[in-house]
Amino acid sequence: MAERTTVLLAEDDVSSRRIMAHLLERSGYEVRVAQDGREALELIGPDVHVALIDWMMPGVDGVEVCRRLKEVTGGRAYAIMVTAKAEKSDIVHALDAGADDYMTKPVDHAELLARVRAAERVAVREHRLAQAWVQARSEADRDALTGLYTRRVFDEALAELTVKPRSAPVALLMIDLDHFKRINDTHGHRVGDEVLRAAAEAIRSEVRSGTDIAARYGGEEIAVIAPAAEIGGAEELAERIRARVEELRLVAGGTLVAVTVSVGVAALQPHESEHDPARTLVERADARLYEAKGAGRNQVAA
Ligand code: GH3
Ligand code: MG
Ligand code: MG
Ligand code: MG
Repeated sequence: MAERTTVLLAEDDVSSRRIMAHLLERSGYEVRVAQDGREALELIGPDVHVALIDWMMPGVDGVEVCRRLKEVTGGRAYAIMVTAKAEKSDIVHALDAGADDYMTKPVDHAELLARVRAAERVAVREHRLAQAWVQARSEADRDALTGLYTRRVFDEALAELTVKPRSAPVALLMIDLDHFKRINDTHGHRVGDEVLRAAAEAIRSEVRSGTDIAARYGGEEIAVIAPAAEIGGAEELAERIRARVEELRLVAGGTLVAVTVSVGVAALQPHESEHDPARTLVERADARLYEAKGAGRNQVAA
């Protein structure tokens, strides 16, 4: 049996709550009902797909509930704010707080269900997209030296994963080996190849195997796409990679080869409407990488 979509409903007004809960249940959703913000915080879990959140609630308000929902679900749940307010500035505030959509009261029943269906499509789509990418790859999509995905796969994946609408941020790590030319010059090109292979393996061992895409971007530069990752999470991943590479103990001609990487981290938020989102994200991560190099290498800049 297919998994049912879980909808969190947070509404302090009794009659609105009853009507909305009834509509959603009748449409086959698994509905979790909260009478106020505090209860909503308790009912939030990583399994929530879509949330309908009343803006005005006593105690903990809708904006706070929205923020927490995004945190717990790693940005994946789709948040629709329900509000009596219709001022432009309020809507901007809601979207800034991480809301994906909003509806004004009184809520039209057909519109409510249509919006939840649209939200469901985005939330479910994003997860499947990332998984499908990883599952559909063959050997030809792998770089011969490193075993990482090829540049072509990277370009295709990034274009698809950054397309709108997005319910979660997409993060990108740009990783570049430090002073790699010197390693080649000192130890020879074959050792250089070994170093590159070992660094790639260290990176692969740190990324999430189901969804993250680690590719050889070019030469001694490796890129990792982390779908549905907040900038903070991506920064932690980058730091783990940096530390792991530094710990490599590679020996050539009886001497230890010191190898480190610099990493630039950037993310694209769900509501940014860039003309060319993939390119924007690459440019941002590149700029951070340049900073990390300038600040002395063997470090992460986000
Ligand atoms: P930085 O810290 O600024 O990145 O210095 P760098 O020396 O790593 O950067 P630079 O761009 O000057 O040199 C990159 C070198 O990487 C030059 C190129 O020959 C080498 N390289 C690129 N691809 C490969 C490869 O597949 N195998 C080997 N052995 N070397 C490679
Ligand atoms: Mg209310
Ligand atoms: Mg380099
Ligand atoms: Mg380089």
